[in-house]
Amino acid sequence: MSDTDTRSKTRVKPKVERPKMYKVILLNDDYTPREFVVKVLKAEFGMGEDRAYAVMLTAHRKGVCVVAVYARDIAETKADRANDMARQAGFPLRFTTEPEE
Ligand code: NFA
Repeated sequence: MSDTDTRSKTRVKPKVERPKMYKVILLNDDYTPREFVVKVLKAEFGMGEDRAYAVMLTAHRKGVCVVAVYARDIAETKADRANDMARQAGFPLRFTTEPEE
């Protein structure tokens, strides 16, 4: 008599979830000086002058610009720190975060 076949007949597919990524978004306003926006982008998001200026100009022209994409806690910390810089300088400059897709 043969032994019972106990092998699984359904494939076990490992479900690996990627953590959701979050966009940091720069919002335009009418009061914050261009140079200050560039300064914050360089200080908090590690951008060089040219990249920071281009991101600032896109937000200025279109109303918003995606600054970068990070894991949730990093995105929120960077947006908070950038918003703190603006508040301390007395400008209405705002960064927000939102999940990708
Ligand atoms: N719109 C601002 C100005 O004309 C510059 C700015 C750009 C502010 C991007 C905020 C974000 N001084």
